[in-house]
Amino acid sequence: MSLALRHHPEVAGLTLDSEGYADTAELINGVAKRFHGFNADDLDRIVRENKKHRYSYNEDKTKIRAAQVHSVLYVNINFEKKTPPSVLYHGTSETFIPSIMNVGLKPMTQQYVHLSADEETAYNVGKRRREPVVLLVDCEKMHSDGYEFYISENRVWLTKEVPAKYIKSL
Ligand code: HQG
Repeated sequence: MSLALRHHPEVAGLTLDSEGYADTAELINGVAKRFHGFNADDLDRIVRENKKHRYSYNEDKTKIRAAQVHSVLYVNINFEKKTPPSVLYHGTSETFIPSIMNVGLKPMTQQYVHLSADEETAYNVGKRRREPVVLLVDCEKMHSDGYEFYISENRVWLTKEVPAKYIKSL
């Protein structure tokens, strides 16, 4: 589901709209081709029980999307623009630090740099890789310098990039 709703909708025979939504029935059919018997109840359970609230329906449940982490170029979710707290955190790997401190945080294969509201959440993001580290981002300064911040439906902070001068190691 993550692959289809975030990166390669074609693997499940889907197209996404510009807000990232796929047709719910088409998604169920696409997933059921690989996982026989997959049905609307299974999808409801995933949407409801996913700890990170990765997926959400539209109002009448005819459409479904991933809340963030899209690499599909034509998806352009109208995220809520929001004033950030004075600092946010970014979990990454020690391996990337020289490059990050040189050119800043870039979205890489995603559309946005992902930031967390607390250190623990950022550490868990970093832990997906070897040698996790947490960086602190001076959002107060970034915001006053004109950078925009957004928040996804599942409360992940997003921004287009973070120049190195706003980043500190913890
Ligand atoms: C790093 C998960 C070198 C960046 C998480 C990160 C998140 C650089 C990696 C969401 C760099 C990109 C996204 C630079 C950034 N040089 N490396 N200049 N700038 N990087 O997976 O933030 O579980 O695309 O530090 O919880 O790790 O899938 O981004 O390590 O919210 O719902 O390049 O994915 O959510 O990796 O994770 P990713 P991310 P889900």
